[in-house]
Amino acid sequence: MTNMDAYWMPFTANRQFKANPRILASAKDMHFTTDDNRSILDGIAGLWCVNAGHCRPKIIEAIHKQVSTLDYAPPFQMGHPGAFELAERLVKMIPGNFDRVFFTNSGSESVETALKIAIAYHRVKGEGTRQRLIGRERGYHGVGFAGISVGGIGPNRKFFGSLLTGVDHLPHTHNLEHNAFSRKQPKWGAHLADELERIVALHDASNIAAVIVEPVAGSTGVLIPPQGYLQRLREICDKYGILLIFDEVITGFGRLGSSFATEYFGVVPDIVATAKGITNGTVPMGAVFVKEGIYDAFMNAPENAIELFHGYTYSGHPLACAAALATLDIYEEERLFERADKLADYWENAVHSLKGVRHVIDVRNLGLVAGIELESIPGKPGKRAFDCFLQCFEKGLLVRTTGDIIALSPPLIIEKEHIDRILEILTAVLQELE
Ligand code: PXG
Ligand code: PLP
Repeated sequence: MTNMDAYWMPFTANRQFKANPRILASAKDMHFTTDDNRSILDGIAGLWCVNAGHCRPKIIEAIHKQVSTLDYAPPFQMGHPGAFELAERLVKMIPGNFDRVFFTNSGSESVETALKIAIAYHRVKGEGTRQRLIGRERGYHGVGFAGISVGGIGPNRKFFGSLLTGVDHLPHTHNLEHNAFSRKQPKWGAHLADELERIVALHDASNIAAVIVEPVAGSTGVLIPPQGYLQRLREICDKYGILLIFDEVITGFGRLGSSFATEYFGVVPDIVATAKGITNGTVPMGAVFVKEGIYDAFMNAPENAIELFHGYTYSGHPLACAAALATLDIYEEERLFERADKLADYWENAVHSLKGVRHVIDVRNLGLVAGIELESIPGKPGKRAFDCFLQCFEKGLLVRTTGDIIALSPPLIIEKEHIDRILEILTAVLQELE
């Protein structure tokens, strides 16, 4: 192995890692293989993105073919067929009246793009005072300045200065006293959406551009929205002309057993930010969907003028488009979203078997996602879950942790035997854990 010093690893305990590296060498379907040739069951779809499983030949071939035909095409004032074809496919697969797609290269860029479009939209409509943004405590919206500003994770914010001004936060909906061990959506908590009324009363709706939330908060520990909560947010946004943005970077592309969370919950936002599963994790890409009327509002600019001053060198990259088209083919041909939906009850029963196991203070689930919350060791927040992650890896399972919560989000191709194996390893590790 080469010297590891030069690489400043993202969201990683660098010193701990470099002292005891965990190196992945290859992957196939449900498993990684490590550099010392151990097989690791992927309980988290890479990082919530490899929804169709690893190294799918169809996607590999599409990328090969594309890179040898058109390796790159400038996205500004130029086009290539794949980007148009993909945009068309995407607006057809999302329910609701979304009619345009803007391409990015990550979830963070999708969030940045969605927020910029929201503010600019009000401006081109003559409501330029609508500039304030509302996020939520415990929200994760990537790592750009806008994303951490509307996001609600202390450590992601506190080192980075004054952030965006004009941002408020709704309270999060996580409450173990009321909702511990809920299956699917908890019953308690819809009233927390009414906090939006309080923020509107404080600033006046004429100053508010958008509300952004994850329909299911993923990286802060799998927080499932209470029954009626998202509907209530939608109603209040409608009442005041505020745009509702769903950050579906995790919930998009089948994770809940439906195309997107908007379909699962039957709540239609104005803008949807996506990434991750769009290319099955193979080539970085994100996409922002806007509902009918938003794009049109920008089209009154003078002829030959650029209507939206925004875009990335790699927006709609040919390799990403090719990978995404092949990924969508697989999702469709193998009916993977339906598959996830059918497996969701088996998954639910499996993860809830952890109730009563040592350290476990909550289990929550929806679609093929689960969060398992552990009691923290006094004075050492996060240590117990991190130890659990390390020991699972030793025993051949990859999980993700945040604080003292373990997140599971396997590829949608998972078989029942894999689910059983995940729970077998996790249970054994938890029983032994300090
Ligand atoms: N929004 C949401 C809801 C996400 O989950 C992003 C935006 C940012 O996407 P990019 O592609 O810029 O990373 C994400 C990403 C974790 C974890 O610990 C989750 C993400 C990223 C890194 C770690 O669960 N989600
Ligand atoms: N910084 C410089 C100096 C650039 O020239 C560019 C793009 O041309 C960027 C940043 C932005 O890069 P990207 O379009 O890949 O986000």
